[in-house]
Amino acid sequence: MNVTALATSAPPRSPLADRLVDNLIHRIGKDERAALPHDWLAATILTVRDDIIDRWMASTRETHAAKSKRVYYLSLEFLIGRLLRDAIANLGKNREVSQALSQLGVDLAEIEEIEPDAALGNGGLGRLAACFMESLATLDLPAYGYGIRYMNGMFRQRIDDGWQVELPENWLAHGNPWEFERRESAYFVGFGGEVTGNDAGQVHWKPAEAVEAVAVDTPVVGWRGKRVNTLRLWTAVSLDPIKLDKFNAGDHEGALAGQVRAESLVRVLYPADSTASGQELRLRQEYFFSSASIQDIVRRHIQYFGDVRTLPDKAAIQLNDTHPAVSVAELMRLLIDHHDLAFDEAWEITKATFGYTNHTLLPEALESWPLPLFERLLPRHMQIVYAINARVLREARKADGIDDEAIGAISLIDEGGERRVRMANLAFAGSHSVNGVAALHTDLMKQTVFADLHKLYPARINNKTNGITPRRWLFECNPGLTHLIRDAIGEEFLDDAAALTALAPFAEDAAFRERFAEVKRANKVALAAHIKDRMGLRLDPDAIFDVQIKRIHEYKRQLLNIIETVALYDQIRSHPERNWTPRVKLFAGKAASSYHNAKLIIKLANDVARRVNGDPSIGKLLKVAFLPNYNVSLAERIVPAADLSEQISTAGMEASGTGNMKFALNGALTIGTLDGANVEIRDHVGDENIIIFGLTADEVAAKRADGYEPRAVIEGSRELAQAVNAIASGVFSPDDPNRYQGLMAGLYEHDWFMVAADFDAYAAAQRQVDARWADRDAWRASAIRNVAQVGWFSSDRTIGEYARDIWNVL
Ligand code: 26V
Repeated sequence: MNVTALATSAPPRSPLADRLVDNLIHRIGKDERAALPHDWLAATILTVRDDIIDRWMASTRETHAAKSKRVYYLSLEFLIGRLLRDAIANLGKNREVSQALSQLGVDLAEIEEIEPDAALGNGGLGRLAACFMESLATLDLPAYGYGIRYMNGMFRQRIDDGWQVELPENWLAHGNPWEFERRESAYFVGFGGEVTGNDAGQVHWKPAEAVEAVAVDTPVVGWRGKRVNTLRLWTAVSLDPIKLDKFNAGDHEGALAGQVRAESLVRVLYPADSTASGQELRLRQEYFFSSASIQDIVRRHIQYFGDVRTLPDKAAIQLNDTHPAVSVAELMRLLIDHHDLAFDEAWEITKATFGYTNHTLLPEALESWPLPLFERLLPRHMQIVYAINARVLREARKADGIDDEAIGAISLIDEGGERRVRMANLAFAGSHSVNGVAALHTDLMKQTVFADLHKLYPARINNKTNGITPRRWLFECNPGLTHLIRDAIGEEFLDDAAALTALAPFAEDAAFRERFAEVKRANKVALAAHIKDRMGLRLDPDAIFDVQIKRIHEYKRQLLNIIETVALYDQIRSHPERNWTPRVKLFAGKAASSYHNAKLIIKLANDVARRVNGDPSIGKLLKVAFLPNYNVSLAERIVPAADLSEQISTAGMEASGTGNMKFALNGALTIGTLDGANVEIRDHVGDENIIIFGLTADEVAAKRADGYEPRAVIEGSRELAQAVNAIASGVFSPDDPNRYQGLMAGLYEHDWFMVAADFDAYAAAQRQVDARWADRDAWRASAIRNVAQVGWFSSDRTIGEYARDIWNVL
C-alpha cells in the first residue's frame, strides 16, 4: 500500500474540524456517515455558538463590573433572518469554518442556505429592530432586546395561479440551536380580575387568570465579536399545564386547555403591518411581553443596584412603536403597588426611563383599544391610565395656547364615538423622548398626529433617521463588492461606514468602473440563476434589473409601478422600431391576509407577468416577475443584483423606508418620491445621482384639501388612460375580465394614494432612467457615488445618536 497517497487523500483535520465532529456525535447523536445536511448545520451552529458563549459571558461580567447603564429595546417584532452567516462573519471566522467543513466534505454555503429564516416580524419595523440589536453589540453597548418567541412567525407565501396563499412557517421544526431557555427567569403575568384597596391606601390587583412568561435567550454578536448581547424572547407556559382530575375523568382536551390558552399568546405574529387589528389576543400579547420585560428589568435593577429610584440612571427602555406602550402603565403599577412609591415620584422615574419611537402616521395603524376591553383585561392599568391622563390634562390646562379642541387631542382617551385608549398618547406622555425615523416624518409628526402634544411638550420630539447594518447588507450579502471596495480604499470602511466616501473619486476611474460593473453583473447572473431555478423564467443579466420589494400596500404604490409597466408594454408593441432599453421588473412582498386590495395587486402583478413574458413580440425587452415568499434571505439575494430601486410611496406616507438604504449601499440608483428617508438619501448622493419625481408631501396635502379629481387626470393622460382601461377591461385577466374593475374604479373615484396624479411624472422619470442607462459610464459612476455617499445610513450612526441623545449611555 502507498502510505504517502493515503496521507495526502486524508489531510489532517484542523482542531475546529475535530470540534465539529465531536459536536455532531455527542450533541446531535449522528456519526459522519449518517449525518444529513441539517445535522451538519446544527453541529456547525453549536460549534460557532461555543465561541460566542465565552464572549457572551465576558460581556455580561464587564457590564456588572462597570455598573453600566443598560439599554432595553422593547419590540413586538425582530426580523432577524438567518443567523449563522452573520455570526461567522462578525466573529471573523469565515475562512476557518469553511475550511474545517470542507475537510469534512461539507460546503458551508450549502448548509447556510438551509438554515430557517427567523421571520418574527412583518417588515421595516421588525428588520430595524434586528439591525439595531447588531449595532448595539457592535458599539459595545450593553443592551437587551425584548420580544415574543412566536412559534410561527410571519406566514410563508405561496403563489397559486397568481394569488397569494398563506401557509404557516414552521421555523422551529428542526429545533433552534441558537436559543437557551431560562426556566429560572420566569414571571407571572395576570389578566382580568378585580382591584381592591385597603384603608392604608394600598391597592391590590387580583387577576382572574395568569400565565407564566419564560425567557428564551439568543446571543447577538457585534462586528468583530467585540460584544455579545442578549435577545430575550418570551414564551408562555400554563401555571396548570394539565388538569389531572379532568384527564382521569376522560376529558383529555379539557385537561390541556390551560396550556393551549397560554400557548395562544405566543403562537403567531399578527400578519398585519399598517392595517388595523382590533383583536383582544393582540392586546394580550402586548401586555404579556411588556409585563414580563418590565418585571425582568426591575428585578435586575434591584438585584444590582438595590434601589428602584435609581432606575433611570441604570436603564433606558425604548418602545418600538406603541406595541409595548402598556409598559408605561406596567412600570407605574410596579413602582406604586409593589415598591410603595407615590404617584408623582413614580411618574418622574417612568418618564425618565422610557423613550418612544413612532414608525407610522397612517391613522389605521395608530393603536387604540376600546375602553371596555382594556378595562376588563387590565383593570389596574385602566386606573393608572386615568390617573396619568388627569395629570397630563391638568398640565395642558395650565399651558398657554391650548384650547378645548387641543385638550381633546392630547387626552389619552379618545372620546369621539366609542371611547378608546390611545396608545400613542400614552407612550408620548410616559416618555422623555419621542422620535421619528426620518427628518420629514419627524416634521410631519409635529404638524399632524402629535401637533397638540408637541405644543404641550415642545422639547420631546426629536429625529433619529433610520439606518441599516452594513455587515448584513453589504459585507455578507455582497462579498464581491466588499472586496472591490477594500482593494480600492483599504479597510477603514469595515469599521466605519462613513469612510466609504473615499470611494467617490473612483467614480471617475474607468478601470474601477469596469470592475464595479463586473461585480454587479455577477450578482445579476446569480439572481437570474436562482429565478430560473425557482420559477423557470429566463432573465437577461444585461437588462436593467428594476426592483420593488417590500410589504404590499396601496401607499407604497406597487400599482403605480405595474400600471407603468403595462404602459411601457403598450409602447414597446406600438413602436417596436425604437431603441428600447431591456428591462426586468421584479416584485416581491407579502400582503396582510385580510387586505383585499393588496392581494389583488399581487394577482395583477402575476397576471401582467404572464401576459408580458409570454408575448414573443416583446422578446427580451421586457420581463416581469413576482418572486414568492419575500423574506430577509430573499432580500439578501435581490439587493446586490438591483440596478434600480423603486421607492415610490405617496409623499408623506412612508415614515422612512430602509430598503432604499440597502439598495443604494449596493450600487442601485433610486427612482423615488420625496418621502421618508429618500429625502436624506438625495441630500447625501446629490440630485444627479438619484431620480426624484412626483408630488411633495405638502403638495399631496394641498391637493387632498383642494378636492382632487383623479378622473380628469386620468382622462388627460393618454398613456395612463389606456393602461388603466386595458387592465379594467380584462386584457390581463381574460379568465375573469371583471377582476380589476373595482381596483381601477377606485383610481377614477378617489385615488387616495395619488397614483394618477403622479403617473406622468413617474413615466417621464422612467424614460429618463432609460436615457441614463444608455450612457453606461455615467450610470456606473452614479452607482459608485451612491455606494460612496450612503455610509451615513449605517445603523451604527443611528444607534450612536440614540445612545447620546435619548439613552444617555455615551
Ligand atoms: C402595525 C400593526 C397594526 C396592527 C397589527 C400588527 C401591526 C404590526 C406592525 C405595525 C406597525 C407598522 C409600522 C411600520 O412597520 N413602520 C415602518 O417602520 C420602518 C422602520 O422605521 C420604516 O422604515 C417604514 O417606513 C415604516 O412603514
